[in-house]
Amino acid sequence: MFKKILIANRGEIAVRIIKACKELGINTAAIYSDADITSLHPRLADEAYNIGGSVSIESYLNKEKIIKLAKKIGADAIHPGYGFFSENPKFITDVEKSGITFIGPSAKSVSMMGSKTSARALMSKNNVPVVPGSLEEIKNVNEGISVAEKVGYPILLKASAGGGGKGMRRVNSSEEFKSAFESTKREALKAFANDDIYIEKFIENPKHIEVQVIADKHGNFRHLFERECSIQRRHQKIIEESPSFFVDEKLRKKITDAAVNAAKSCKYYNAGTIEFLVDSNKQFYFLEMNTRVQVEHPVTELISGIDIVREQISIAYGNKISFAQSDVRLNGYALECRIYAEDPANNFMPSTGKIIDYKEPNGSGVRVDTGFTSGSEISIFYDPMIAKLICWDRDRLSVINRMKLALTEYQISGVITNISFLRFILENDDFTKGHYDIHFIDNLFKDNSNKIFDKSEDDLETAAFIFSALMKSTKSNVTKSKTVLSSNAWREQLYD
Ligand code: MV4
Repeated sequence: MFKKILIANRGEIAVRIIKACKELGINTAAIYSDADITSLHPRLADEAYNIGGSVSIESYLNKEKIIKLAKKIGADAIHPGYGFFSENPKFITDVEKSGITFIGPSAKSVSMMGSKTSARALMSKNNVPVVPGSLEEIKNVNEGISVAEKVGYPILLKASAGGGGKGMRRVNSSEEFKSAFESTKREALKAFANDDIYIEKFIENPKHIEVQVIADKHGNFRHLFERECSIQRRHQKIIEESPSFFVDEKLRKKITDAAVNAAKSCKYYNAGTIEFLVDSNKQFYFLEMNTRVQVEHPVTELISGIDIVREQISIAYGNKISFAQSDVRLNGYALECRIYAEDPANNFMPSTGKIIDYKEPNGSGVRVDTGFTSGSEISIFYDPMIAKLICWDRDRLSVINRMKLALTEYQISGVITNISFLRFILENDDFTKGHYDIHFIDNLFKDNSNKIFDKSEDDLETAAFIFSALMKSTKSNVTKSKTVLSSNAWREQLYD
């Protein structure tokens, strides 16, 4: 097995990887920026190296420095976590050139899936259903209009180098096509230094369902069922669950088979995720593949009993997957809530500062993944996610109830968090009934505020007003904890 792994990441995922390494008896080396001196990951690793300035370019995105450090300290592998260098083919090539193992897929697989047009072409060749549209780049307006007529409006123009919601534009008719085509191309060039764009039919009110796969370097492929990830705001997921309430046995068989085919088609190894849109008729369409471990991997770990990060490390070393597909049983129900340092009453503005008091929920079926504790500084430099609260229970309503209690138990002071907003969602009837799609959160705001909201979507005061009104209109049946004393206590009380 590897002797020492350098973890090229921060926060909860760095801590998660350190824990997996400790269980495997592998030494861990953390890197941290100036802004992360008070974070948990440098404290928990066997070795920790300050690699520079707070901005990512000087630290977690400083390729030369990271690889040089790994060589110097004798690390035989690098785990990239998610974000940063996790899906960067050039980084993978450079790591491997220096004789260090990258804990992830080949540079080739990442490149193939990084281009959305090449991914779509590959999928459609391998019997993975893709959204109707073009399999190649659209060269000019006339070609585009003719493809759009064929698939039928509305369509989406998407940047081939985009993904995760960046570089998309809806087009409703041929009259709108020319100007939309030109601006999407311009924006794609600016954002991704690549202006290839393609067409997809616009799928109305879909659900976002993804399948966890794992593959090794010996050509073995497994799936670990699906995750339902529709509860999101501005392409940032907030609540994830597994299994999906909406997926019946017939759909589960089809969608997991398709996901395994997708992974096979790019000769994948490592843990990976195939994202699908699923429409109300239970038709599913490939969207993109994430060639990394994902934030929401714990819900899958809790319902499958498989340690995904441990498996990633073992696979990278060259071992075979440690379990057969028939060993994997879907057991119970898991829910994840992402705890963000942001203010729901102020248009979800990121909240920075030092965490003063910090008390996690605990108990049977409760897991917290975090990179911070009392005294940790939440800065403006990175993602505002403080922690993930993941619960397990035997069925969906029980796990929702367990999650509500755990959220009430969670005490964080010093920064404003979205905990009250998460509780608010869990109390929503449509949520508890499983009646939702990717527009759930946007609709929450719209339905309750027609007149005021129409003025301006970005009006901060309006959003705050609506949110306060929404929160006051909910009757909570969870036991309320005493409000913690903190500089922001008044905000916690506002919603009670
Ligand atoms: C779509 C779509 C509707 N139709 N494609 C957004 C993120 C990126 N991964 C793809 N996205 C979408 N692609 C077609 N043909 C709607 C979305 C979309 C979305 C997808 C998943 C989760 C949340 C979303 C929020 C808005 C739009």
